[in-house]
Amino acid sequence: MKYFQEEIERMPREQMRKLQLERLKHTVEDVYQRVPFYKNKLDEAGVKPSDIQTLEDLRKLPFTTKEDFRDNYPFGMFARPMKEIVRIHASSGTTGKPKVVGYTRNDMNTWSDLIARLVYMVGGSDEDIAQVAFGYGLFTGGFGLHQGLEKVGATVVPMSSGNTEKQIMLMRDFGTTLLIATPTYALHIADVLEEMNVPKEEIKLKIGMFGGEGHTEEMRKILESRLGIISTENYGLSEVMGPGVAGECIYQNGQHIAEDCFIIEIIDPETGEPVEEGKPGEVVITTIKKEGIPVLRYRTHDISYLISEPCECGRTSRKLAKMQGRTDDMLIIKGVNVFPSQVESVLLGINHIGPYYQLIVSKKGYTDQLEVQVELTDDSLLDSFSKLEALEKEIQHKLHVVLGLVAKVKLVEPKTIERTTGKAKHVIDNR
Ligand code: DLL
Repeated sequence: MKYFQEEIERMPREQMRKLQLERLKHTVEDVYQRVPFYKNKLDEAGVKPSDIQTLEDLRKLPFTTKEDFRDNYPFGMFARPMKEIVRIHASSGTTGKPKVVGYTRNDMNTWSDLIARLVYMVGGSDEDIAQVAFGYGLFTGGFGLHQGLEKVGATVVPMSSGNTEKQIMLMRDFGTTLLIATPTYALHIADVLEEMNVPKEEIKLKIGMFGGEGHTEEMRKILESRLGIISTENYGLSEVMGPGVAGECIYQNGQHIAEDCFIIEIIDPETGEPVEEGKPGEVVITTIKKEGIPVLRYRTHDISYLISEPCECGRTSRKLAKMQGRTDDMLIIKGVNVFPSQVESVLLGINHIGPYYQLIVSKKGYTDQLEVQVELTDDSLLDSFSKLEALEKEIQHKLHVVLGLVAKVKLVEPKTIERTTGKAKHVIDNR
């Protein structure tokens, strides 16, 4: 096993906690002095930087939310003058202004180190040909992965997302070994590979570094078998950096957190209080090594839990379990909580239907209705009404067992659900 920064990645826990405390104190002092938004926020909460004496004191600090980014658009949260900012990224969001973030030269260096760690974690090296099929642009995925891969010395192919046939042509001609994409786009690439009748032997892919959205274990297996790869996932968000916050090693058992750069808390989203160690809750992130835009206790809305057991790979960091979903993605239907990932797990375990699906939520009178639309894998079933009906019943029953809710199931023809080259949109809520 090779480590990119062994001293940090295998640091004894006590020593890591010391380093975290030192950096946390510095960060709080830094934002108090440099960012009026944080000075006001801390003053209002009656907290001074000198009140932070232990890691537990972190809880005294107020949360930062996505609304804070919007209210301070574009540069109000920056802690350095623009002449020190060498890069801007932004997360789109569906409505309103984007959340804008800025990086100093040191931030860029830290960022590429964190990505380089992830590349080593999956066994990547300067021997690899790495095709980046994340979008380049304001999205942090493309450029973020790019710089870290280059640091490792991999041969980077900055293909960006889309143009799938050309993507495949290059993959075949260049002998790409590492594919970097969202799991949704990787699935689309696998479909097009099949449509183009490219024999598996002509594709040299070994590893998929996926991220930007979650994928279930069932989806992981599909990607692994169809692309002939080991599929790993990475977590991050623009507000605190982008990719690089946490990522899986080849043991695929939770995402190693870059704890020298981020402190992660898991809280009860209702009360804001910490949950018991190992229990799921909302991920809250404090950056402790950022200069351009340090962030205190950012409410991510992502739901996960912490894994503290030692990892076989020898890294000492705690890990974040696969995200269960987002608090704002969780549907409440007839009083029942439903995560799209639960539906995905059920659907992928059933024959004759494909991995493309959509949840459509509506209201009939005062009652919520959930319709699950899912694609058939071949249209031959469409000729047999009784078979279709039996399949719909089977899906409905399995969803009922897992969700505790009766959903309407609609089987649709292959290739009717929209394909995307970035993150999937599984939910249409018409309420
Ligand atoms: O998606 C950063 C990223 C790019 C991470 C590429 C990994 C690889 P944003 O566009 O700001 O940043 O979106 C962040 O995406 O709060 C999660 O809801 C979701 N997300 C990102 N990675 C994962 C993952 C990038 N591995 C938002 N599992 C986050 C589940 C993820 N959700």
